[in-house]
Amino acid sequence: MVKKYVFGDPIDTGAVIGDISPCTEELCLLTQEKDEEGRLRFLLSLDDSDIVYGLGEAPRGINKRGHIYESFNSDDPYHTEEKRSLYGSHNFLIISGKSCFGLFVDTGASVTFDIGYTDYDRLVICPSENDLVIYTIEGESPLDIVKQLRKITGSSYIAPRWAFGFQQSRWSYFTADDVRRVAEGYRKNDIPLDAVYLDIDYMEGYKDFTVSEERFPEFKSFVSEMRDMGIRLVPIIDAGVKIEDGYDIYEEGKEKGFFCRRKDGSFFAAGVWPGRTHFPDFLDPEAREWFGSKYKVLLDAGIEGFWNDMNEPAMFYTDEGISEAAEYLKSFDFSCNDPNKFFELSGTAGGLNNRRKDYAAIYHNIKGRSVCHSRVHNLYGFNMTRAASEAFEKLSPDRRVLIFSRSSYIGMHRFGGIWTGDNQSWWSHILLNIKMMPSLNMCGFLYSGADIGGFGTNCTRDLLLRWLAFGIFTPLMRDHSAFGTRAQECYSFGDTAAFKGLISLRYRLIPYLYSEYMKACLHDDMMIKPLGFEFSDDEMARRTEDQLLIGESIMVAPIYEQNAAGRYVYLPEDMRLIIFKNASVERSELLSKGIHYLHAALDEVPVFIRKGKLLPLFRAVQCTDELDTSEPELLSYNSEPCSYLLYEDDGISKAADLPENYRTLSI
Ligand code: MIG
Repeated sequence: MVKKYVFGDPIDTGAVIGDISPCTEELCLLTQEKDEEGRLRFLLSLDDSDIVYGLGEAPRGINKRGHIYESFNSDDPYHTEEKRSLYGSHNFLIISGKSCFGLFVDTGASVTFDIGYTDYDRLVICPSENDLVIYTIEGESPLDIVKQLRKITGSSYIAPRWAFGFQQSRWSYFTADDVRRVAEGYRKNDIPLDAVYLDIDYMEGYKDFTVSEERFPEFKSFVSEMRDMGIRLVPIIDAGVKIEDGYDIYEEGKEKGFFCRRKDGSFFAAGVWPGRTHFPDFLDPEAREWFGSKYKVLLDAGIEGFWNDMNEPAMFYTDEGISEAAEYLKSFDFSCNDPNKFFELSGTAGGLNNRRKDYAAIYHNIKGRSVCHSRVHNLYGFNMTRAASEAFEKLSPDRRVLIFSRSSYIGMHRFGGIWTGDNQSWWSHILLNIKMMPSLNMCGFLYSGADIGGFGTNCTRDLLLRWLAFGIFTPLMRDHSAFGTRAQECYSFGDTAAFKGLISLRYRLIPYLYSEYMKACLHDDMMIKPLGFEFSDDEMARRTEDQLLIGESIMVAPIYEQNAAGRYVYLPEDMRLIIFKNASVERSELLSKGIHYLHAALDEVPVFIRKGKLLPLFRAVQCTDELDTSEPELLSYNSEPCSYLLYEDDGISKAADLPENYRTLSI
């Protein structure tokens, strides 16, 4: 049961669709009070047995207890354990233990969640403003609560099936020839591939919706040349629009007043890749429609997918920040001999990016009212992606378009997927990827994944292999790396056999993964679940942070430590362990409920098949165009009869036109 509680005069975030009448009785699941400054806060006593699930793309565990988090969309590539905010804000929690209910704190402003950090027995929610809506969701299980949240926030975006293929990215492939080399690198080594990403350097001067004539001549025919190889190109779109006389997007936006403003009504400017830019006011439906319509030029060139970046929005500097720093430097006493002053100096000169002060100086046009950005910060990326998605409804009414975003908020899951932003080539970030996936699923972000191999810093062969071995099970399986880092394509580390084996296994699994993904989309369910969602009476399962259920048939226990021969794994029930190598079954073993040591070499992928379930595998192919589901190989726990319902469709028609097409596979 969902109850809505309204505080003050909140701005509609767009997360919840349909009318829910506010509850007239007092909020009783939480204690409500005001602090000395008159700010509302909400408290809850936690029982020892309570697990707190949720927060989507947040640092740390599947169980969020024992730390403090802040929902404030932040560009933070170097996220370590102590960080409180990342690229998306997903203010949804499930308390599961002595009690069982969910909370959705609906506001575009920042919110702090102290989940047993100050006091292990207490949850304290501190919104940064008193205008907000809280939804409480009572249900019989965490999954039931997730489904109820999805009912009020809407069903998840459905990606095309080709987006389940393996995808290669880098900042940047600078020229068409660079892209050709990547395509050939994969095809030559028989490593399957479905897409290559175009990062900011495909553009002319980093101007959105332009393509460099010099580096990507005859773009349209290049797109089809790649398409003939079974490869799609996926260009990036940045939030900031370059300020440049004569650039049509800038000129139009300026003329129509579609950019964010300062308090005095002038257009707000910030420095990003193109230099000084204006930010489109995505919270204004007309501006949204205008920006969305611009994707057409790339769709017309044959492009079928996009990634929206820098939409927290990220800012490198503002005019205000620079003049403040310049003033500060002018009056700085370099002879002061005070270390604290020197720290302040480096903070002032080096801390020009993403200043809260600059965010607070941005104003949006919301229904004719000028609204300070701080009140809606977490909705910006959401609405950029909404702009694209709503435009695709018109520009591509029959065919799905791939779209995913860096920044997000609950509700955006109706419009696109997400990737989890900049990470590093660190072993700890494989683990973070593992923990985020089920949390994102809870909030409706089903099409998601991390930069495999790590974005920043240098990747090693073993890290990439172990990361791919987990990435096989995430809908978005994309290798991406930053400018200046070591090459990270699967053919860049010498012998390619292991890479070919892992990625071919992914393709053998795509029909299963896609089927489980589509069932989750169509039935407001989760594709990737923590063990505790299914084995709720099993304390070990509830406390397992590094194993996941992928769809109905399998559990995975990824290896995320360097030089490890394997790992310990907890089986909440008897299962069959399958070790895949070169995309086929290398060995298989029945294991009983309990703890086991799992051995797996770098070129091996362990998968656990659940009792009574079937895992269908299909022929390995080079790209999703070639997928053929006619002759499945069926793997099962034992030889007792069982069946699997395989969902299939053409992979491209929109959901409304999809006949629910199931095929029963059985032994
Ligand atoms: O300031 O476009 O997260 O994936 O490669 C960096 C360059 C801007 C951040 C994205 C990353 C992308 C990079 N972008």
